[in-house]
Amino acid sequence: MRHYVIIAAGLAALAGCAKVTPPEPYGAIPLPQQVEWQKMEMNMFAHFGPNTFTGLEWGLGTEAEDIFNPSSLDCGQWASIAKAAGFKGIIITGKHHDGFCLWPNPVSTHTVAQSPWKDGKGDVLKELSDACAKEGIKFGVYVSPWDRNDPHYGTPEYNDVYVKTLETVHDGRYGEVFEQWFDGANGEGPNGKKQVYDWPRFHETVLKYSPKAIMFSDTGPGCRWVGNESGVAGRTNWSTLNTKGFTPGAGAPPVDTLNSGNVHGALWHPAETDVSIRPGWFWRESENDKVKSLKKLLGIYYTSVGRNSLLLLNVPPDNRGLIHPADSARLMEFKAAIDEIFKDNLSDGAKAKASNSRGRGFGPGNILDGNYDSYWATADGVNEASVTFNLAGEKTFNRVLIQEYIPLGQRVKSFTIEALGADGQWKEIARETTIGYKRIVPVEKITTSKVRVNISAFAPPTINGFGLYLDNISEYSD
Ligand code: FUL
Repeated sequence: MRHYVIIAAGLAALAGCAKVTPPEPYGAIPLPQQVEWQKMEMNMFAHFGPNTFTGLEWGLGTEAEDIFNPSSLDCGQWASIAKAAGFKGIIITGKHHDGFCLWPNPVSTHTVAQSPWKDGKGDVLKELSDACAKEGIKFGVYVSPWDRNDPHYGTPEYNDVYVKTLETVHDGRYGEVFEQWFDGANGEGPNGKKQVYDWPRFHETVLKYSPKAIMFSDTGPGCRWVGNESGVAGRTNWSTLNTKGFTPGAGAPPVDTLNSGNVHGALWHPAETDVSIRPGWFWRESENDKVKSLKKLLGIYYTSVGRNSLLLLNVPPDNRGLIHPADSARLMEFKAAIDEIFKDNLSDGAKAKASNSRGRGFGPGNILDGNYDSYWATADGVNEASVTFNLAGEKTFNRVLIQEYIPLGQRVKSFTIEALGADGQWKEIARETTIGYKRIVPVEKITTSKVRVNISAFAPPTINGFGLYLDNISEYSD
């Protein structure tokens, strides 16, 4: 009898030590570079080119090259402002629809090499990529497929020209390119013709040289357009999308689909929210006093980063080749406000208790440990679960942050947040759908010592981050 007891105790101890396996991935999952990209959260867009000098939004392609002549271009200034504002990368319009190339593209005669700037010896992509490297931020490019200057546009030869154009951007001369932006606009070329793009070839070309680059378009393949230019991702926002039968541009999925993604979508195509700090995409004098307010920018932060999307905020350099003080001052206010709001996580010191846990290594304490790769997960078959945070005292907050461990897919379909009232009753303070990489839910300001999150998922939920914050700066509510 004694022996049996000892054996049983030994087996139990062994079972306790047995490694608990992580949950299986669910649905489409991101590539490692897509996870790294999502963690960037905020990047800067820089629209710059002939339009900066003409005031047009869409240049005609017939602008004389000598129009491009910034008096004091300083990409070091752009990069240091971007870094100070919290952006992790800059994406520049290497070529916009007018076809003018900000680098000496050998297959074009409409470039900086034909301009008076630096006697035709300048290269904005070189200056910016060097400046980004110096600041330790990433460098990306927008190369418009639509070209209103190239005479081949509308013929199969244009696809060859465009492939060579991509090659000169990606072949390593500008270091690593983290994102390639394929704009969806596809109008007519100088000959009145429209182009049939060879997308598979364009993608192959980029990946040949920049295998980890994230390619943006209406249909990815790296990330997708969010469906509007006002800075608002869907309150429901799946990072998965069905692209079968769709193409970028006129053949794109409907904008509301782009805004929310597709539940159970076949491909991991997370949303990128591109929006300008000014009314237009390009700088113009008349908009120096129309830079978006701090409150507007904070609202955009909540409806992009706070809704499982990356924010790509356009800050267009002026005709001197510098970011105007009106924009840089606002960016510094924006950064200071974000730092202030998210400085104190009021769930620090809390104890987390879950209705179910998978076992050793997957407990709810992982949610609060600040480690991206450790997460709370439930047992297989348990897709509905709650986690209660016993706070270190009474806390007052109006923002709740939750993160899902996306390397295993986007699994949560809905959740509610409750706070314990003074009467000892749980009170629902939010009812939402998706979480994804990061969700920041604005709630009415509340004081409580316990918060409970109730989750319903398609597979065992995997939650790796939680926070409670008090935002006294923005008036954002939704
Ligand atoms: C659009 C373009 O037509 C605009 O000019 C701008 O570049 C914006 C980011 O994308 O499709």
